[in-house]
Amino acid sequence: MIMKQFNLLFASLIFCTLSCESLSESHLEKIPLIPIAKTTLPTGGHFYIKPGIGIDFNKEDSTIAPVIRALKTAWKSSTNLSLDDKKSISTIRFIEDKTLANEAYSLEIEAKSISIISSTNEGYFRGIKTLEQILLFQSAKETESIPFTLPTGVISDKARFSYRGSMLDVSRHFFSVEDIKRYIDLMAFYKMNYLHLHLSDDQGWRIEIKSWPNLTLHGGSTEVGGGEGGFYTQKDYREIVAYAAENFITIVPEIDLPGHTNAALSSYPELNCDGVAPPLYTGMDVGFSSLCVDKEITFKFMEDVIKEIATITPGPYFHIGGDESHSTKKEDYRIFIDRAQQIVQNNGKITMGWDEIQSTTLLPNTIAQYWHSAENAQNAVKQGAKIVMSPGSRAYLDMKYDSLSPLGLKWAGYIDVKHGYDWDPATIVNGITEKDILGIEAPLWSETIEDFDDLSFLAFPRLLGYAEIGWADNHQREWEDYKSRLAEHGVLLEELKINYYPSPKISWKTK
Ligand code: TNX
Repeated sequence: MIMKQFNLLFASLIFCTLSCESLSESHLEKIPLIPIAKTTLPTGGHFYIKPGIGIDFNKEDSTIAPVIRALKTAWKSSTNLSLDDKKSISTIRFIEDKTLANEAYSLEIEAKSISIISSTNEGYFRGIKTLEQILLFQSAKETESIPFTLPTGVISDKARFSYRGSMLDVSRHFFSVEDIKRYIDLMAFYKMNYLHLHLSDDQGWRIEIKSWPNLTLHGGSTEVGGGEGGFYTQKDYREIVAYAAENFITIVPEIDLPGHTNAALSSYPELNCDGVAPPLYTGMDVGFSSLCVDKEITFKFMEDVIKEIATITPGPYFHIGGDESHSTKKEDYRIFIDRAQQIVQNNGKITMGWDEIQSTTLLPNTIAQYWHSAENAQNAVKQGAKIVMSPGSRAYLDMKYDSLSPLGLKWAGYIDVKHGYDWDPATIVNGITEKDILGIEAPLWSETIEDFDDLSFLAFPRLLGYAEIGWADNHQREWEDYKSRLAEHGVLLEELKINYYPSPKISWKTK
């Protein structure tokens, strides 16, 4: 491979003295970045990919290590070359600029150097992900007559929302640590930064709680359809958290309360009002289970569970669910959500909950996640809550694309690729505007999906659209333009062996 690079460089130099036209065809602004960058100024030159390129960074700053690892991995996988830590012919530099916003970055590609400028490691990392897309698209173009170069220019970029998430329901069907890591890689590639894990529901309890071992031993033993189930040990969970952190993604754990609790109720008879444990549940109904408000042990249970998970969660949020508690009395629901918020706060975290939690008194920093009721979301905002936007009819990854989709549900309607992309979080609910919104999240409920291929079919390509909605400003986004960029990402998804839905509305470019 290295010889190949030398030969190509040599060939291109000769070629370039004759004519540089085919090189200059690939101007920086023509690279189909997703999410689209704020501004791109091409300068018309070329940075040659060759062996011996070095990295220049502040070696005294140990926190930059994951950034350097990400750059080395991206470089190696797209060029098959290793980057050098020593002085070399051309260099990739990291430059601090404290005036830039948290995740903002500039990527300056010049003939002899690449500079990534940011105020934070997050910003450097997002810049690397842009560089990685450029590298992959350019390497795909490489032929005998077109050598592997990067077009020069400056990209200046910045996130619209600070929360750009996706959710995986690992309860209805269990997904392995390896599956989660693969999803994290893909989220990071598209600049998403929060992964919400729906860790408990009627059909399965998926995280080890040391003080309540039967939750996983019994409650994690099956899943929708009666398959085997599974759970994460706390060690597994820490591994997921660490892998996410390496990719500048924060894990948001969810324990759904007080409804969606059949797996817990089935594991401990004492949690039930009548003291009788119900059988495990492998169907797809919702709204039939509830914790028992009259028993003090219920609150001991909530305290233990939230404490154990909060202790191994470095991120700021803890999600308490709160949706579809149809078999909990209104006044009891209030007691549960009040107590849960208090426990979360005592454990140093900020509460997130589905939009139903607005019917209680929210703590000042509690976040409501809008999924189905505009009125709920509006009421949460009236209480001063910030909103994570996950409108079911636009952002639910488990909705079918159309009537022919073999997987997914349709209670919120069909969501084809365009319908999933073509909306603005700041105008979708009357009275909820940019300042009320923390960000967006695309949840993937797993009633109908059993493995990573199924998951991919529903998540891709729609996840790319949600990544762009969260990152890019609304005025930058336009369906026709997005559609043509998305078509080019078919090559990348294919290379990554992702079983994406080949929407007939997109003219996919494949290898
Ligand atoms: C509603 S969205 C639910 C989930 C289901 C999902 C299926 C939400 C907060 N609750 O329990 O899995 O619909 O689309």
